[in-house]
Amino acid sequence: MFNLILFGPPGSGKGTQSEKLIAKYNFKHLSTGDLLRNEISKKTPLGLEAKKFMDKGQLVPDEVVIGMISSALDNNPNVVGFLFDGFPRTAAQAEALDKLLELKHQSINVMLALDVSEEELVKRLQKRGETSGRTDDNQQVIRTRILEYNRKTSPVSDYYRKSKKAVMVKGEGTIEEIFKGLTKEIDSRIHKK
Ligand code: B4P
Repeated sequence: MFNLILFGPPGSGKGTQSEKLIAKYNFKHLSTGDLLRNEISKKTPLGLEAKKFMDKGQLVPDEVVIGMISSALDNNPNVVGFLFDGFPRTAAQAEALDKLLELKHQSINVMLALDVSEEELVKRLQKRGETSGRTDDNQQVIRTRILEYNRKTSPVSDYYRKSKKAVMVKGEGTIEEIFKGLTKEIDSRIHKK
């Protein structure tokens, strides 16, 4: 198995690039943002709880997202690898992920971090907000999401840097150019296995 984390601030293009990566490599896509939005649309107790945090731009509590990922790993035993999109977002989530994978005799192969300036992030998210209907794509909530990222999520890259698994990839430019940068890093590792 080849397990990859696509990391980056809100609006860095994790969702956009994940779609292209799963089409190319057939990874199982696990996006905590999509899983949470799906729970919200079905109005489940988990979704109703998560909505309170997401509408304010805050991270959903660790135990909620870790539980969701744990079930997703159990429900997908025969995949070529997992693409984690938007997870882990805190140091506690990163530690929990290592433990969950260890139970399956698996580990993370690489964390690819999309590098995008704050100015560009705000621009992209505001633009998406004009059409997405997402309650977290307005100016005030976008600011909170970036603050949450700087405070709680950014340190996650140090966690993977320590084990030499973190790689920065240029996250500005066309979607194709960024995709090329990501596939170059994946191909240089996947073929060594
Ligand atoms: P997510 O759903 O993970 O979403 P995101 O950070 O907004 O966006 P992403 O990086 O995927 O950007 P995208 O490709 O869409 O999180 C939403 C919320 O869920 C969080 O705030 C939090 O509350 C909660 N949550 C999720 N996971 C959690 C966790 N693990 N723990 C706790 N809480 C959690 O791109 C954005 C826009 O840019 C799009 O409109 C796209 O078209 C555009 N774009 C992409 N690439 C571009 C490019 N190269 N040039 C120009 N525009 C581009």
